[in-house]
Amino acid sequence: SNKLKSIQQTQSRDKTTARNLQQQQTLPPKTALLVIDVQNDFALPAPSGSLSVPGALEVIPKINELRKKFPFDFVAFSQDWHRPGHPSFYSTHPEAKENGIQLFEKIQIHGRDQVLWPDHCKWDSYGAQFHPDLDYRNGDFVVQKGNRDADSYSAFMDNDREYPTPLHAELQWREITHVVVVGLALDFCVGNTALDAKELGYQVTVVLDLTRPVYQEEGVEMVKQMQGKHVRVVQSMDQI
Ligand code: VGL
Ligand code: ZN
Repeated sequence: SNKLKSIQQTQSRDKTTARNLQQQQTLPPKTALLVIDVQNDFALPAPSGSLSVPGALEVIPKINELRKKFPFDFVAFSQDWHRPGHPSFYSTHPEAKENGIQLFEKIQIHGRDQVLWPDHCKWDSYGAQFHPDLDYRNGDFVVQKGNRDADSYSAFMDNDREYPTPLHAELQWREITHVVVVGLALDFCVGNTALDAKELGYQVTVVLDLTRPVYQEEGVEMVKQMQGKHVRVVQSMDQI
């Protein structure tokens, strides 16, 4: 009878639902989007942006589109966040200037290279704020980095590898297995965040079209380094 048929259909639908639920629980690539340092100092053209990354403004609408297109389980934003007088600033090292070292050149701090950057992303400054067009939503997770003595390119840990940020713990309790990394800048903070994520055991994808390098050649080097560590590097969001 029709009634019996309808009951059978309902039962079969319930079984399918149960199977799907089970699959989702046991096979959950839970994926987080990590949006790196899309802040005014990097995104705005000079001189509004003090450490302007070429082409940075082009990536913002694409990052917004990515967020709308995929149902990410979690979205985290990193924010470069330096105190005044931070050791990564050229202005903090007048002795370097006296020795003929110029802006964007390297010195040794704690026995490792430190690029001397223009002042940028000082806490609470306009330059440190997310670019106003970025689809950042109230309540989104924000991880601030780079306020220790050591600089911090990676959103997971400072360059001296001493102080983890809260990002890994946050991803862990949310049982995130996969991360997609986009933002600024490819050759520094995006690349180092992706490399750390890989080392921490995540499956990592970097979307080139949604990031820009400070230096073109160093961007190419970073891509090679990431590929050597089995970070998945794709051209556009269609390939995620
Ligand atoms: C960055 C240089 C200095 C970045 C941060 O976000 O890539 N680059 N601080
Ligand atoms: Zn910085």
